[in-house]
Amino acid sequence: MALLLSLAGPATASSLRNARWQFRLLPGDSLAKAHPDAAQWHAAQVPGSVHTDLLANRLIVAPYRGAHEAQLQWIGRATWEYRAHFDVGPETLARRHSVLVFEGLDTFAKVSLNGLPILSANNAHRRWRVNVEGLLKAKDNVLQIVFQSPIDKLLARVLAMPYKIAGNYPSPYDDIPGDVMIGNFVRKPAYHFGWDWGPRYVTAGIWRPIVLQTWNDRRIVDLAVRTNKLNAEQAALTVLLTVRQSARPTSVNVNVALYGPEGHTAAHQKKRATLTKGENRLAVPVSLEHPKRWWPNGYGKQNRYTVVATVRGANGQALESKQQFGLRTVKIRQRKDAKGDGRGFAFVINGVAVFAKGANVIPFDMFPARVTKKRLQRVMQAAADSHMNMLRVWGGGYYPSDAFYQLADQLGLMIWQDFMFGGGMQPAYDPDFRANVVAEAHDNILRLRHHPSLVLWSGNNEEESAWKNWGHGAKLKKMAPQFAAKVWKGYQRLFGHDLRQAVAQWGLGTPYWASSPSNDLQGNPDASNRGDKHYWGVWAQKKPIQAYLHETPRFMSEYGLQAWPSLKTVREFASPEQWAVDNPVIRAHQKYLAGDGNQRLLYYIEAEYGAPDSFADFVYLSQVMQAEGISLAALHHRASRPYTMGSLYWQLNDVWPGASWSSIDYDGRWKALQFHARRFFAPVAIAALRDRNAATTRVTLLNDHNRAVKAHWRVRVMDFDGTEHTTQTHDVTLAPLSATRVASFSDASLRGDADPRHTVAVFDLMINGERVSRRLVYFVPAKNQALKANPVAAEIRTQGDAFVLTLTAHSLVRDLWIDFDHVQARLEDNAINLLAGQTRQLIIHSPASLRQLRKALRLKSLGDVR
Ligand code: BMA
Repeated sequence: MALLLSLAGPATASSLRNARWQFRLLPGDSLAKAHPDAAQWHAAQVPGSVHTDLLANRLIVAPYRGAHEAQLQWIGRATWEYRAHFDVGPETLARRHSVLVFEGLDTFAKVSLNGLPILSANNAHRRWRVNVEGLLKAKDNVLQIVFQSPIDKLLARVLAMPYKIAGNYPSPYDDIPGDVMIGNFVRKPAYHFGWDWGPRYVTAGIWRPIVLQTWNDRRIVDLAVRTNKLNAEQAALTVLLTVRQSARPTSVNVNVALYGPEGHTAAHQKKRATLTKGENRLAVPVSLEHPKRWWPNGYGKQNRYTVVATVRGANGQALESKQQFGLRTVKIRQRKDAKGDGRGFAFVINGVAVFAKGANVIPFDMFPARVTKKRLQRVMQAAADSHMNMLRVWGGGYYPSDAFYQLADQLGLMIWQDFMFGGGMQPAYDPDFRANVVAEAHDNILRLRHHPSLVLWSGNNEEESAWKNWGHGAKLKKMAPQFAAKVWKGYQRLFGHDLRQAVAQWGLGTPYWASSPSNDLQGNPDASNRGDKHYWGVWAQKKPIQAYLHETPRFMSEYGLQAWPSLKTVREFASPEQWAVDNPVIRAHQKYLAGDGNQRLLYYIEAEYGAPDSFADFVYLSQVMQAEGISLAALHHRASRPYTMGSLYWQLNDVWPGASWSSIDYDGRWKALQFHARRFFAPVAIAALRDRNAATTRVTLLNDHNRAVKAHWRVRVMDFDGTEHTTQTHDVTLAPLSATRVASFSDASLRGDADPRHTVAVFDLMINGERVSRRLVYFVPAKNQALKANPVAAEIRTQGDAFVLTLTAHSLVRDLWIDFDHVQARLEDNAINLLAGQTRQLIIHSPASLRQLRKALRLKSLGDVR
């Protein structure tokens, strides 16, 4: 069992490190007969989950391979028992107070200690603290936890409802009626019930650590720093310390020290205080000259301070607590437009309006306990390297780990944090349900509030939009007006009041927003002229990719296109003989429209690129389509600054290996989109966007630096063979934090009479003679272009510890994908274009030999897939 770093300091917290955990299917459960092996005791991993424990004990087939999902559904219907024997050291046992802290129990858990029931838990998102004074012994304590199936716990209740409320997602396995959804009634990660990018594995278990806290006279409950005033010259702060005192009033010395980003002492304060029995809240004012503020990625350093508070009693005994935090102000600027009823939506950090660039994140695994910091780091580092500065933590998962937030702080990734509500509706009309949610909000706000990266708490994902605009609300109102009114009142109460208040009370000034998308409960949540927006006209409503150019919201918090992960990743769950769009295993890993998502992919691929000949080409073209489509949308959003102030595509990561909207797959491999994101989110970039219907190309220059940039831009119109028809160059100075429209070309003015099938317009942006951004504009759909097959020559040589790949194009190379088949290799860039005559060198890191690499090299570009 892992040791949790306690706020109260090491003197009073200890893990159950010597605990030996076991688990079994409860023998009395009706499923025990069918699964007798699982009903025996087996070793368990804590924190963990029942699925991963069953897998580790070889009691089930691998949940991510083949098409195993249907045969593993029984796990979510069974009752599971976990048990640990543990000892308690004499010092710990001697302390007057002891509490068992359960950081995460999934979900309906009955806990007993040495045979005595101590807790009945009903919320996976909460931290449960249980007083165990007098219940512990030195040797062989037994902690037992029984998890009831959430489906079975709630099924009868939901079935009995005369009118159902909409939720996500129904079971595709005919085990429960299609209109009965359990997920919305239980405080458990909603995605466990299946989503349109992940399987349905209704897991159970101890998903976060269990810690034993013991103390004598007092304990530091919480330490936080509130920023009252902050600018470049000065910071006025209040250190907030909560101490629980168990004995009679005592006078103590409180010391507060602040350490700066380089470890130097930045401030020091002393105070005498008298602690009375119960909770004592102490406030210590501290001020700093020339504070080092925390900035989002691309805007400055990610400075962090550490606060250390010490409470010393008369007997000299000291308690210490430590917390890292950052100094920044955050505001959502919602200026009214001069005309109409529109309002802006911009994050202003330390007074600077930041164009938010990034993506949405979903959970990193079906089984949260196996998400290591290393895995988070790989994906989040990629986000930062791709010039992202914001991630939205989508509401259908779970509140991220401390490690996730530490990385976000360190990488300058602002976090838009949804509360954990994923879609549909929930029984918020029930006061017990709401109280349970407020308790969960309290736990998570207090756990995460010191992270400077946390810039917004948002009520839920798409619930207001679903209720008002997807027909859920209207349908229920028609069938059962009174019940519908009650449901909506509950919604308003929870998201308009309770959670808003929770954030105001505990959030240290971080703003709150009622839902994504929304206008904070004012009017139409899907309006494009106010609030944030999810746009699914492209993909869900089958509008052409070009439609992205006609949707200009104030802040785009979701838009997306799917793609398959690369074949290396596909190989992990499907063998090559299964590689076909309609193969059951491939369909099982395509969750959109229960496998038919592949048809949606083909629809978009065929419109632009033509029908793929093989599964390998289908995978490749899906990535090209996704990358080019999202590039168009993201650049349009950036070009619409300052009207639009954010662009977060759906989605950054994956929960398992399969088809999805992600730009990085489950194994951490980049799809073409991630390479494109690094280009379209570059701080200084050129957006040359051709509107097919208008036959016009708009050129906008983007500058996210907080300083002016001198540059020049150039457009060359050329044949695919390199013959240049026209060229023009312009000097420009880009204002700080700006998008500047510099030209608009009709096709006729740009292309003249050159044959559109083999003509390209090459837009370059240069600083000091060096190209920083390029965008190619074409005049016919890719499938009608005269692109050559094998347009590039390749050579690999060794270079120091690495290798270098030299590519030379003899004709236009469009969407080149470089792959090394089975061989492990990391390339510095991929998904590239090359003009005729252009040479590019790319560094390769690989454990393989030069010979192996040369043999494994595969090149594929659009000219090769016809
Ligand atoms: C959005 C999200 C998710 C979903 C995605 C793709 O609506 O909020 O619920 O996975 O679309 O369909």
